[in-house]
Amino acid sequence: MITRNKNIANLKAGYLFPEIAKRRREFAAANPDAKIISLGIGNTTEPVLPHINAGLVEGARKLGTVEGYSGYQDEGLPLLREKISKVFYNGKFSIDEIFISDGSKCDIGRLQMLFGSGVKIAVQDPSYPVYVDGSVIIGAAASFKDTGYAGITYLPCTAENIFFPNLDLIENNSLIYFCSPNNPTGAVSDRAQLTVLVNTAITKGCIIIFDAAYSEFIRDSSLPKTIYEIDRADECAIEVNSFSKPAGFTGIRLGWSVVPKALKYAGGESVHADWSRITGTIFNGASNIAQAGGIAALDDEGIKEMRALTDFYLTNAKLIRETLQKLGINCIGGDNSPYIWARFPGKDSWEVFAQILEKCHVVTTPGAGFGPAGQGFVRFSAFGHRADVEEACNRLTDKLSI
Ligand code: PGU
Repeated sequence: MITRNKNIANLKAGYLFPEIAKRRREFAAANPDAKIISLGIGNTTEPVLPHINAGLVEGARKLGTVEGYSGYQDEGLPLLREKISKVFYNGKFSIDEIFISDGSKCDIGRLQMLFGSGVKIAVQDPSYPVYVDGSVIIGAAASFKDTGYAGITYLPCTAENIFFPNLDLIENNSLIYFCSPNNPTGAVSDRAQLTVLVNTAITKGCIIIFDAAYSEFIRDSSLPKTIYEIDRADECAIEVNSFSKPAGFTGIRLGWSVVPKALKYAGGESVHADWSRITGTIFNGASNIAQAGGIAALDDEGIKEMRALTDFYLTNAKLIRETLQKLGINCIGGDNSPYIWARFPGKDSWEVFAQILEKCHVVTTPGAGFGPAGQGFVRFSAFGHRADVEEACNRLTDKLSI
C-alpha cells in the first residue's frame, strides 16, 4: 500500500471551523429548542447588492451567446485585473502583476509552493489558521508542542503590545504572514508599524505574504489599506485579497494576488515568473461569472454597494462591541474590521466558548484556535443578519456573567 504524506499526520486535530460546527451540532442535538445564533465563522449573510448581482447575471447570460461566450482565462479577465490595479493600487501594477483567483484562502495555500518545505515561517500569534496549517501541509513545520509548531516563529500579539508584534523575533530569510486588518484580533496596523515591517523584511531577507482580506472595512483614512502604500513593499511583499467579505462573494469565490515583478528570491530569480508558472500549471482560473461580478463591483455603483455592505457589518460590530463593553468585558477591533476580540483573563477560551453557547445559545470562536497567544480570548464575528445580532446582544446582556 501507498504510505500517507507524513506532513498531514503532523496537523494538530481538525481545522478550526469544522470543529466549531461540530460542537454547534452536538449542542443543537442535545438542545433541540435552542435558537442558536452564529457569531462564529466569518461567513457573509446579506444578499449580493443589485448592481453587482446584475453583473453576475449578465456574466451568466453572455455565456449562452456566441459573441459573449468565453472559456479558460489564464490569470483572469484583463478588464478585471486593470480595474483592481486602478481601484486598489492607484494603477501602480501592470495587469500581469495581478493574478485572479478563486479566493484568498486558495491562494494562501498555493503560494506556499513557491517556497517549499525548507522555508522558515513567522506568523502573528494569534492568526488565521490557514497560514500555520498550510505550512504544516507543505512540510515547513512539524512536531506540535503546546506552544506551537517547530519551524514556525510565533509573534505574540497581545494586549500588552497593543496587538502589534515584536519584529525582532523574526529570523533571517523567513516567510512572514501578516494580516491587517487582523483576523482574529481586529487590530489594524498603522503606517509607521507597516513601515517597520517592510524595513525588517528587507533587512532580514524575508518575504511577506500580506493578507488584506478585510481592507475594505477600514474607515480611518490614516490607516493603510494595502502594504504597497509603504515604500519598497513591492521588493518584499506579495498581497492576497478577496471579494468575499466586501461584496458578499464567500460562496461565489473570487480573489486576487499581487506578485510584483520587483520581488526576487535570494538568488535573484523572479518570484513573479515562478508564480505564473505554478498558477498556469495547476490552476485554471476563477469562474468567468464570478469575474463578471467582480468587474461590476469595481464600477462606481459597485464600489458604493461594497461600502454600504461593509458599513452594515460594521454597524453590527459596533453593537457587539458596545454590548461587551457594557458588560465590562475588555475588547478591541470592530471599528475598522468585522471582528471583535474579547478578553476573558485567566479563562480557557474553549471553556468561555462553551459557556456562551450554553447560556446564550450564541456561537463564537475560541481564541486558542488561532494560536497560543489567543488563549483567554474569544472572537465575535459581525457577519450576521441585524435581527440576529440584536438578539445575540440582548442574550449576552441578560445571561452572560462569566
Ligand atoms: N484571509 C483571512 C484573513 C480570512 O479571515 C479569510 C476567511 C480568508 C482569507 C478567506 O477568504 P476567501 O477569499 O473567501 O478564500 N476567514 C473566515 C472564514 C473561515 C475560513 O476557513 O476561511 C474566518 O472566520 O476566519
